[in-house]
Amino acid sequence: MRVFAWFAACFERAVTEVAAPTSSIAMRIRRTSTLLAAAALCTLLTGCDNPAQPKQVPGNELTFIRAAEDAPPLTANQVQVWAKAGEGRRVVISYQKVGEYGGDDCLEFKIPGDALWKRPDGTVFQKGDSILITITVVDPALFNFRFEPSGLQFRSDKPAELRVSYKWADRDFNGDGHEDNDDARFNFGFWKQETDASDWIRTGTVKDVDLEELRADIHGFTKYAMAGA
Ligand SMILES: [Ca+2]
Repeated sequence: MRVFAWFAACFERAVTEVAAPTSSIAMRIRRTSTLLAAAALCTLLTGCDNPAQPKQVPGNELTFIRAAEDAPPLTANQVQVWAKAGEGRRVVISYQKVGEYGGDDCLEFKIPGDALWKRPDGTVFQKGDSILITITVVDPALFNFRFEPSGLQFRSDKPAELRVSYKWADRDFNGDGHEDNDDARFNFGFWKQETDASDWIRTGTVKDVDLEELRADIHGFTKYAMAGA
């Protein structure tokens, strides 16, 4: 509903600008196009209903996406990689191959060579510096991952990238006990939680329906989970 309201507000502004008498028709058209393009883009982004104020809720108000009962086990519940300033890194958590299925990636985390910015103590990385990164599956039944060291920061213009597949998720996305069209419409994405006692904050997420995965730019380390509200 909030996405719709925001879209409606953008559309109303766009219509107003077209109707208002101004001295530059070209400028009005350009501004209107920008607003409409922004509104259209927003429908692709689950974290975009109010870009200025990310949605923030306690965990008991979220529906966390759950693994399907027949999901293959993960190859690991924890992975580590030495990230190095100046060199790109990629780490994955995969599903075990069970008979004819499985073997695909559950999580993929990519760190471009120029992404490392600040250590948790605030010091800036210099080329060649490295740091050990640990990704832990908090609960194998949920798509909930802790990234450490907590407080590590990536450059805002060169963030790291997280992809998580929901191919092996329970198709009852909204958790109401049955699968129907409401699940296809259920708006879920990445949420982050800074501490176990903190509210969860929605993170800008792109959902690729064809690949059945969520993707997000990662600017800092904390806990990330797939959920909807
Ligand atoms: Ca359902």
